[in-house]
Amino acid sequence: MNVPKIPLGDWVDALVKWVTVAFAGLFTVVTTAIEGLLNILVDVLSAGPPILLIIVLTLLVTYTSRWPLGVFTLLGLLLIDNLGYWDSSIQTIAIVLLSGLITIIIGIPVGIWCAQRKTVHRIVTPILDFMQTMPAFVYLIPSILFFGIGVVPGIIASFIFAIAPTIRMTNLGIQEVPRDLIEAADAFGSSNSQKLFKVQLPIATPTIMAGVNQSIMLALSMVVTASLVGAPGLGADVYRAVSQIDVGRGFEAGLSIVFIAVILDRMTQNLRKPAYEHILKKKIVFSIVAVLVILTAIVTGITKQTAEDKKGNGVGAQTDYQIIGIEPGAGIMSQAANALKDYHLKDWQVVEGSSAAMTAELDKAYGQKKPIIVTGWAPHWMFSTYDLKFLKDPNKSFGAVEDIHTIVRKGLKQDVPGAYTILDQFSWKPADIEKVMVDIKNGMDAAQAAKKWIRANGDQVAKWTNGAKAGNGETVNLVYVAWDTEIASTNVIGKVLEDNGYKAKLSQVEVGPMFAGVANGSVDGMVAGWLPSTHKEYYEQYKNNFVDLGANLHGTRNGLVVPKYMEIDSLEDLK
Ligand code: PBE
Repeated sequence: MNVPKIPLGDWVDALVKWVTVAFAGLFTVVTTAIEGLLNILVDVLSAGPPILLIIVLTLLVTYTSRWPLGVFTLLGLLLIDNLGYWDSSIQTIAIVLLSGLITIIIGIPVGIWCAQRKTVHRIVTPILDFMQTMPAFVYLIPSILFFGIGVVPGIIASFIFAIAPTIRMTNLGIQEVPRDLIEAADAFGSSNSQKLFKVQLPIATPTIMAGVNQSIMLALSMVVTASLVGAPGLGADVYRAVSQIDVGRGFEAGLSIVFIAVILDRMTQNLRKPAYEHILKKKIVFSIVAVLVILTAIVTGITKQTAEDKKGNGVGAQTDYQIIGIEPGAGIMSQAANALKDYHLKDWQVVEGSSAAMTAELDKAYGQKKPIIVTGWAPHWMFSTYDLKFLKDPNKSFGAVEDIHTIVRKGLKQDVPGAYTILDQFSWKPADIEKVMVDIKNGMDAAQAAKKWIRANGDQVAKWTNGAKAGNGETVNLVYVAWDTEIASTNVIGKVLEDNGYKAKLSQVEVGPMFAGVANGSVDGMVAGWLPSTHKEYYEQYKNNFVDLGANLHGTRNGLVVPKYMEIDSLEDLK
């Protein structure tokens, strides 16, 4: 029987598209609000020198959780600062606190409501189950479309992922209030709200706090995921380390996350019954903290406003001094970082994320004719889809016109000579790859687009396979990064290998692992080495351990790309 596929994905796509447009105003408000709050939080936390906050946090942890933990906090935070992760840590703490705050503001009332109404409970429970088990990555996708790249989609995704325990535990805490207490309250004629605030909530507080604590820990566990869409902080450091296979930095950033987790966990656990409450009243301590926070917020707010007034409304102010980047390990990202130095653009920042997130952001800005600057490269479908221009780069920070190389593991020639020959002879033109990219961009499945191109270009493909021994079902493992160019090229060469009797296995990885995998022989090859400059660092690091088969395409270009409706023309105009 042949049951047609239910177009569930298409329905969701259509729904998300509709929501994106229909609620655009609301999303802008939410984005601005969350970004604003987060900025205030970050400003407050980074108001003084690091040691100041380290001391405050140490005292606070000591007060809530005894001196040994205070000593741990002091040493842990000093180590984080020493290793150079202080700024990232502040970002992470701010993100987690803010997600935690939103969780409390929404989670506790919903939990109360669930406890009071059976129907609400019955509806909310399965929704929570769904929210918790759906892989958190999935939330990132619509989040980017709704809230753009940056920290906001990360916070929203963390919030969705983390809210369940708060709701569940609030509900549970209230349910568990002994019946006789409720009856007593009723007997004294208390109103519903008196019952709630004077009896149920106070008794339920330990349970509710346990839920909040779990929610905060879950939010912290989302920081790495959130960095995929551009959320800064320790998560981004970890992601960058994976992307570049930098074991040392990965460990350092990971360790910093552990310290922060322990500190936040112990502090929230003991907030209700601080260890040294008998020495100093809770109310006093929390009032001091609150006053400190509010005062710092006001002071930093005023200084920032004066600084902002001076910035004017040039292209920097319009784009928030942000350049929308891609995967942190991409060569173009280090080129962009160098460009900021070469052109003295110290106010600017390159936002890390992914190629897909970058193009989503470009599409959104372009649709609204808003200014946007992205890291872009050619060949790319974006140039035929939108009216774009490369910014002039007189200092050549982004290198010159380049080639894409095919690189294979040592020993492939002996092991699978036919596949080696095909990979060696693979070569095409920017116009070719662009055709495949445009088809994929327009919704065609990558394998299908590859097939279509191969069918239309038999002569060219015949040159690649000329003289190559046909395979006998041997597997050829190819790796690639999810850049639009490499999705297209890898699918095409994979299909050609398949057509010649090989089994092509394509695996999507990060940049560093792509080079490392070919170098250590765990995969057979890749067609994605941008040389001589883009991937220079990876190439230099691994070149003795793989075989470079030379260019498969000539004429690529990297740079900063803007829509033609923007008035700037050169990187120098960003000053
Ligand atoms: N790119 C596309 C990659 C190489 C392929 C320019 C985004 C990079 O920057 O590493």
